[in-house]
Amino acid sequence: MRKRALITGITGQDGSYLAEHLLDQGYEVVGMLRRSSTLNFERIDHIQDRLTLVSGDLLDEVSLIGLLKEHRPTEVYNLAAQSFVQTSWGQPVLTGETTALGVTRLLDAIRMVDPEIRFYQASSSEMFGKVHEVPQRETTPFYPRSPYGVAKVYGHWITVNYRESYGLHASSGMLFNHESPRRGLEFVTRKVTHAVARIASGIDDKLALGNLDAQRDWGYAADYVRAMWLMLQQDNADDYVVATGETHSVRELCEAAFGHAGLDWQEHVVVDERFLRPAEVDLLVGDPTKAREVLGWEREVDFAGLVAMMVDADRALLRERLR
Ligand code: NAP
Ligand code: G4F
Repeated sequence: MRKRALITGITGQDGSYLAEHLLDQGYEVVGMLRRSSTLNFERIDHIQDRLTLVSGDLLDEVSLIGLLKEHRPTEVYNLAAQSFVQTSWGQPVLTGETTALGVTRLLDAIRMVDPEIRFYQASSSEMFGKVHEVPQRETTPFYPRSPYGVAKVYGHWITVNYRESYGLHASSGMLFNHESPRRGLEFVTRKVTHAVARIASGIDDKLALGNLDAQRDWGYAADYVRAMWLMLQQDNADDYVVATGETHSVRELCEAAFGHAGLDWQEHVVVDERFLRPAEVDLLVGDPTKAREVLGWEREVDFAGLVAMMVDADRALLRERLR
């Protein structure tokens, strides 16, 4: 029988890459969309005719129950969230409703409609926050530093709890930052590569950023969605760190991205306090040993390759727009 997967957050960065991966594996892919006043299919335009797009919202449990009953997926990937850390201070309740309680709504819908469904929860390295150990692994205690991080800790533990309480095949991927040319423009990698394209073509001259000292373990999104899928192919559900094992500062990101376009970042980057956060996560670096040994997962793209790919893509996109 053909496998059928439901992806929440199909219009997001990871949703689009995961949908491509599942289609390649022969799945029927059902993507859940929330209602908006304009279409938001930029990232899934190229595969839209191969997807079944359905309406639902993590804030509305009835919509989740209805679409599980109607579409009968065998796997559910919960990628939907209010995912921007900075916004979570301005909208902490919405972030909690979506990113935390949304997970319970979906797990409960699965429990009621079909407890045989395999479930993936998009957990985050933000849960480690003010880190207790370096590198961070599955057993590292959590210390979230933002309403987003707190919400993800809730989503993680409710996933573990439904696995232990009801025997659901529910796995949690503790994914470190992963980026791509499809990354939202508000996240620092894309903000930088988008600015590099504009500065290299003479449209802008300055880029305002916040904390240049923050360090992140940045990988490539298309590599990371393979790990999500692998988790649901295991006999037993479990939790996994997915990371590169390398960390780089925002300053190094600027150096690499501007350097790739033949520019000196120090001539263009300015620090603007508006982009500093009330509480910062200073250093993230993950240990992906378990994912490598149990899932056989390996990343294919390294930091330099990722930055070059994103700068090239933003420069090509800009050329296209200016034509
Ligand atoms: P993203 O690009 O921001 O996508 C988020 C998706 O969630 C969008 O499709 C969005 O729909 C949808 N969404 C938001 N609120 C919703 C609601 N109430 N009901 C239904 N859908 C809703 O995020 P991403 O980078 O792909 O990340 C995917 C998941 O992984 C998120 O849960 C994120 O928190 C988590 N994560 C990401 C990273 C990373 O580095 N990318 C690392 C760890 C964990 P619209 O298009 O309508 O806004
Ligand atoms: O790109 P960011 O906004 O990503 P952040 O906060 O690490 O969160 C991302 O990764 C998490 C995994 O750890 C995901 F769960 C989450 O959904 C999201 O995908 O910021 C990265 C770092 C931060 O330390 C931030 O303070 O870059 C620093 N930064 C410096 N200047 C900036 C800026 N971040 C942004 N967005 N914009 C700036 O101007």
